Amino acid sequence: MHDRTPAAPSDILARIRSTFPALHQRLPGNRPLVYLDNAASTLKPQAVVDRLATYYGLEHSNVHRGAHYLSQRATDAYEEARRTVARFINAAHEREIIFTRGTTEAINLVASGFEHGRLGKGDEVLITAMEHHSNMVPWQLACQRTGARLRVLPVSERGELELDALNEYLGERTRLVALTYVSNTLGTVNPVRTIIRAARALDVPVLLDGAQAAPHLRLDMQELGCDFFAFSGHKVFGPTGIGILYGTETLLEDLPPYQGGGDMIETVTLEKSTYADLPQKFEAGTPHIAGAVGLATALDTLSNIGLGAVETYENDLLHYARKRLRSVDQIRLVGEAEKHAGAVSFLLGDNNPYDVGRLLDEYGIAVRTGHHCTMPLMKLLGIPGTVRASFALYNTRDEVDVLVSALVEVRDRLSKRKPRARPKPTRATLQERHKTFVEEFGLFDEPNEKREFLMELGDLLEPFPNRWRTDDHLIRGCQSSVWLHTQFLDGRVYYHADSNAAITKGMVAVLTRLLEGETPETILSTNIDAYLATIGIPDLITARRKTGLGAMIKRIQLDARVLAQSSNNR
Ligand code: 7TS
Repeated sequence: MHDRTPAAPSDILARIRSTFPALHQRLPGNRPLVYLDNAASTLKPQAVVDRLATYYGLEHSNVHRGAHYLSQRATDAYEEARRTVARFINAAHEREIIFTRGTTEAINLVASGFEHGRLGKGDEVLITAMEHHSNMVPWQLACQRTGARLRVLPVSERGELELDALNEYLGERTRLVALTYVSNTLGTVNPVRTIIRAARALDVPVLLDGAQAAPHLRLDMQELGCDFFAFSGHKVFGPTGIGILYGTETLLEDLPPYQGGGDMIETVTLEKSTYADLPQKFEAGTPHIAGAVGLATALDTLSNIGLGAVETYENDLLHYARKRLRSVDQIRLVGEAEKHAGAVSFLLGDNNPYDVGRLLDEYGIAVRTGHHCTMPLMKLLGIPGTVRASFALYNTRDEVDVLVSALVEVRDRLSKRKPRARPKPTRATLQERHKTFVEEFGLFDEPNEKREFLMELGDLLEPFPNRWRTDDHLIRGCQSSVWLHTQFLDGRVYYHADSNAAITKGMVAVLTRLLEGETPETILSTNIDAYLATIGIPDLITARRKTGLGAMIKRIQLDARVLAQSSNNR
């Protein structure tokens, strides 16, 4: 294990950490929390929690309405929040700040506006291959609906935009460039100024997805010169359900309304309506007042610390994390761009990222695993997913050291799980096999030990021939890839199965071992869920894995139904 002599966190860092209550809790099993999932969502400072309580406790009423005191007070707080946001990103005017539910809604608002009037056949929208699905799917939809063409700027193996190709993709047909400032998966900081300059020269507006930039980089809309900028409150220490769309006044004036309803109109007759001025034009209905107010407190907290200081500190931390991770045997960093912010993605040997993440959780370390809502990027890099550690201003070098030490142990634990000899098939009945499972799992007290055993059962599966690794055998609806090949011999059903994630492989191993050798009729009349529940399988897996387990059961039943019918017809 690594000899840990971390630099003591500075007074400032200690003070910052002391204002985030979640950092000081113990997880079940008395584990301290090492929170490295900030790109998904950040923790909240006490000031934000308090602000929400005060707002809801004392200040709440609806905004832009009554003549009464509380409505005015809520309106003042809401509009003051808008000014805080405008200051935070140095917008020219508060009219240019639209409150949305988050980055996703902000981008959808712009996409919907472009769909209605700015896009048509022959037009093009340019995105990049490293976009979050939030900045990809809305443009796919807008293009499908208008006949416009979606162009995708390629990304190199290092995880950088292929800027040399920009001229081939950006031209007179381009109506908008929409790209992420910072990649949520790789942490790459894109050269957005260069792209904005090139687009400007052709009068093409640029939308920046700033979800991963806002928590890490100093933002100045007037200096940056983009036309739209979207970010989420919950990723900058604020509440969930609130986000920002910044847009230049000219473009926002020009876009049609996004949703119709109260608050966004000027006059309404039965025939038609005229719309309110900015920003109300884009804020139909009662807004998330508390969210806006809480977000303002979060941004004030961030401004008080100073984005310059945050940038310097995080740069150093990320550099340290990358260096330490790179030094671990079998760790491969994914994304070697020149400039990074916030996140580092990596793979540990050929282990499934989910298995690594789940084991890290045993050490109290929170990371995200998978494709991070960037499936096209994963495909391009030829990997199913990564483990991603993402940082915020309260993370420390000490926490990086804890991560690295844990990864060394996880690596060794995963490599020790060597397949044992496969047990000889028995003539046991379904009930007997079920009883054996109940007894075997009952030998372990801790869920973690049970999970380890589940993975060992997965290791006992016979090798799955590559020729069966086809779409036909793939079970849809699972988080990982699961293959099932069903055979019918002498009226009985036999299975071959595999998965690329150890825990899922364990699940499919239990299922198939339980049911193997039975008739299709028995399988169809068996309450498989109940059998698994008494073994305790559902307690060992996450909600998403339960959905995957459901998909496996459905597939097994479907196969059994087909076999039952075909044997009846014979
Ligand atoms: N754009 C980027 C670059 C993001 O990272 C995310 C969320 C979104 C858009 C969507 O933000 P939302 O607040 O509207 O959901 N990214 C992640 C992530 O990386 N892990 O969980 C959420």
